Formats: sequence, C-alpha cells, structure tokens
Amino acid sequence: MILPAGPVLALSGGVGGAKLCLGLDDRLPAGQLHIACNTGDDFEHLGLTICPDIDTVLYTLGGVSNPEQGWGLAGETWQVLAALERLGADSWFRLGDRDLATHLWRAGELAQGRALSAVTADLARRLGVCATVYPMSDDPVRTMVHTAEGSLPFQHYFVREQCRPAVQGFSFAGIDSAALQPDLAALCTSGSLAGVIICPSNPFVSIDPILQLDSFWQTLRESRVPVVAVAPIVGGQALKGPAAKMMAELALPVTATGVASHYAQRYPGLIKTFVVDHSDATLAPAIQELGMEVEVTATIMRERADKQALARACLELLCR
Ligand code: FO1
Repeated sequence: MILPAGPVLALSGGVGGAKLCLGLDDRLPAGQLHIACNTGDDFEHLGLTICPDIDTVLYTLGGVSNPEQGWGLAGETWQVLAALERLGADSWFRLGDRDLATHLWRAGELAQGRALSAVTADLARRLGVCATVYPMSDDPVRTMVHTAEGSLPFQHYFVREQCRPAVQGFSFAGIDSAALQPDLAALCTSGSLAGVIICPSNPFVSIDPILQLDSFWQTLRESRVPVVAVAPIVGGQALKGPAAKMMAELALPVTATGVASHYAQRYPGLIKTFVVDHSDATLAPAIQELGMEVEVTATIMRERADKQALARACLELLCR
C-alpha cells in the first residue's frame, strides 16, 4: 500500500469521524496521524466542561469506547446519574460513572488554567493513543442550533430534544474571537503536511465549525495540501446522526451531492476528491461538475476491516 510521506490531518466530529480515525490509526505509522476535533458540541453541564467529540475520538482510538453507543465508555455503570436523579438534578445527558472521571479530572485541570489541548494530550497519553488529538481551539466555541422553536445549545437540541425541532440554521458562539489551536496551526503552515481527510461527520455542526474557525479552510487551501472528503450521506441517509434530517429541513437535496455542493459553495477550491459510496456511484458526474474528483468505494464502516479499507482508500487518494 502507498502511504503519504508526511503527517496526515483528519478533521473529525464524534462517532462517524472516530470510526474513520480508527482505520487511519491502524494504517499509518505511529506519529503520522493528527486529528482536529470539533469542540462546538462542548458544553457546560453540572459544573463540568463536557467535550463529546474529543472524548469519542480518544475512547475509540484508546479501544475503550462503548461499541453499541459509539460514545462513552465500555462496561459503564450509572450510579452517579441515578443519585443525581434522586437529587432532582438534570439527568437528560447521560454521564456514566467512569466517563465522569474524565470530566471531573478535566474540569480540575482546566480550573488550574491549563489549556484544553494540554489536557487532551494528557488524556490521550493515559489512554495509550498515539495519534495527536487537538481540540480545534483552546478557546470556547459553542454551536447554537436555530430551530422553529427557538435557538438551542447543540446538546440541548441533540440529546435533550432528540433532534426533534425543525432546523433553520446554525451559529457558532465565540468563533469570531477563537484562535485555531496553535500546534494545529503550526502543523498546517509547516509545509510538512501530506494531506487532509474530512471525515464523514456532520457537515453543518461538526466540520463547518472546524473549517470556519480562524479561516482555517483558507489556510488549508493556501497550503495546497490535498484534501479528501468522505460523504456522510449514503443512499439518501445519514451514516449516523441528524445530518439527513437537517438537510431536508434546510431544503437541501439529501444526497452526497448535496453535501459536496455545501462544501463547494462554502469552501471553493478546497476539496480535491470527494468520496462516495458504491450505492451513490451515479452521482459522480454531478459532483464532478462542482469541481471535485470523485472516488467511489465502500464507505459504510461496520467492522474494523471496513474502517481500514476506507482509510486506505483515502490515504491512497492523498498520494495521487
Ligand atoms: N448522546 C446521546 O444521545 N445521549 C446522551 O445522553 C449522551 C451522553 C454523552 C456523554 C458523554 C459524551 O462524551 C457523549 C455523550 N453523547 C450522548 C454523545 C454526544 O451527545 C454526541 O455524540 C455528539 O455530541 C455528536 O457528535
């Protein structure tokens, strides 16, 4: 297999992105995989800062994630949550006992003034993760979902309201004053980066915040590094989460072409190759018209071998 000669950067949200990151981690030599995680899903809850996408990526790469949920830890217990319920505390966001250790420890470190990226690097080391995992920023950015029923912080929309309210748009509170995480910025301007892979995460709430922060997409475009994006929509359905429902409510075509078109409009000239599933092969000409090359391969990642195969396809595209 042909591998890129330098570091590879994956842009990831939670569960879907973490799956491809695991495949990339299996395929790349130690030290070559760098992952920029969305922090727009982060929120303050019970006095703790919860970072779902960072934790999902770390737990997945650390081999400790809950395989059924995709988020949280395997073998979890829920004693604290039950006790909180008895106290009448908010319990709609399910924090497991073991997972709580992560949040408690992180809250303590952040309270001492440490940067989120430093705390994340410590967590990664303790979980045996050898990829470099960055929060997109050390500054808080919080996704707001604007719905027919008012504006909601992301986790209130996603977990508390179960994605029920119809979406009208999104904004990212804090993004205008947030800086790209400095080591991540340095990697992207070092000239050593061999390629970028946009994971099959939600384009609106997982990838847009990363690319829009500090005009990151323009930095990447100017670096002329090849960018490969994997469609999170297969056969008109989201691989995971509410992306398809959001697209329908925003009156966008619920297809891989709809995603490619969103990226082409927002980030012209950024994406070199757009990867779609075999079942969407007929969409290739329409996507090519948007100015991207199209690769057709298997993008549904059920087994570890599926993740490795998609990772391999993406890495080979970076070498073309
Ligand atoms: N997702 C849920 O659907 N329900 C939950 O109660 C929930 C709790 C939770 C706790 C910690 C964590 O790291 C993630 C958690 N998630 C939960 C997942 C999370 O809301 C989403 O996966 C992401 O924010 C979307 O990428």
